[in-house]
Amino acid sequence: MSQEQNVSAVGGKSFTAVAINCAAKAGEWIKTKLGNHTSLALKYSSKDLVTEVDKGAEKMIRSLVLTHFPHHSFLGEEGVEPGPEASARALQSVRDAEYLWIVDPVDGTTNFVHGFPFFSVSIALAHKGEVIVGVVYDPMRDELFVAEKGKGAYVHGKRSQVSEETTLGESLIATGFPPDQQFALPLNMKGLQALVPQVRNIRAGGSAALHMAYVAAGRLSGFWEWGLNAWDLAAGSLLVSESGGRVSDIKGNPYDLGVRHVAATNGHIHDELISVLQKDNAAG
Ligand code: 2AM
Ligand code: CA
Repeated sequence: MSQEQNVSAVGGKSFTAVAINCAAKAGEWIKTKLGNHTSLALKYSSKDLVTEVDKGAEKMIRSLVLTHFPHHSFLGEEGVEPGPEASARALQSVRDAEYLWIVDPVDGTTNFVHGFPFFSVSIALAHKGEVIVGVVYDPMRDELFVAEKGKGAYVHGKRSQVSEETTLGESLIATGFPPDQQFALPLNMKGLQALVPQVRNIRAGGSAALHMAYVAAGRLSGFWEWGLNAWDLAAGSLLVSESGGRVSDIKGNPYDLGVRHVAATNGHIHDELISVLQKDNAAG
């Protein structure tokens, strides 16, 4: 056991307990602010939103994490300038940290702003670049998804398991439309055109982290999306892999913190999903 782990044990709180506590506290507060947020600002474009609730929830999580683990590094969506280049730079500067917390205080901010009840708090802890704890919390349904590396994943204490579909034809697949019109949108449209006729149906709920949690819990057969950030995916990636599924980039390379174009499935349909997305250059 490393000295750092000893320190966390002396404090009486495991990494996972702190992650759960942060997600639950932030989630409860976010829920009270639904329909009451007072400031709305645009980040990258009119589709990229931020409110005082995103910022307040991130501050709350950051201070709780750093109270328990003052020497850990922290990467949160609201601490990074908007845009893909700034995100990549921010990740690069911390990705080799011994312990790195990766936080999206509100994943699904557009939904939050519109009162569409599908958003989540996403908190991951990476050890030397590998995710070891992943927590996604949906405050509207009070659903907590928790994974620990090597120990499985749980939804409210019940073991989480990916679904059993083996063909795209039986699959319910989710995707998302990040605000980038130049790069992500055309690729997404191509992917949709290729996939819609082949799958049972498509959903686009608006929270990448919750989509990943739903793949882990067997409620979705798979999910793909272009142009995401580490904080959208880190916690969900561990949920999916610890539930028996597979997570890769859209070309099929294994997930790492730098992956922005993601495919996450129950494993059985992974290759088929990727091959359809790659047809007609849909996979870039
Ligand atoms: P967010 O609400 O935390 O911003 C929906 O397609 C997904 O895209 C959501 O998970 C959303 O996360 C994410 N998203 C929104 N704006 C984004 C941006 N500028 N870059 C990357 N992902 C974004
Ligand atoms: Ca967010």
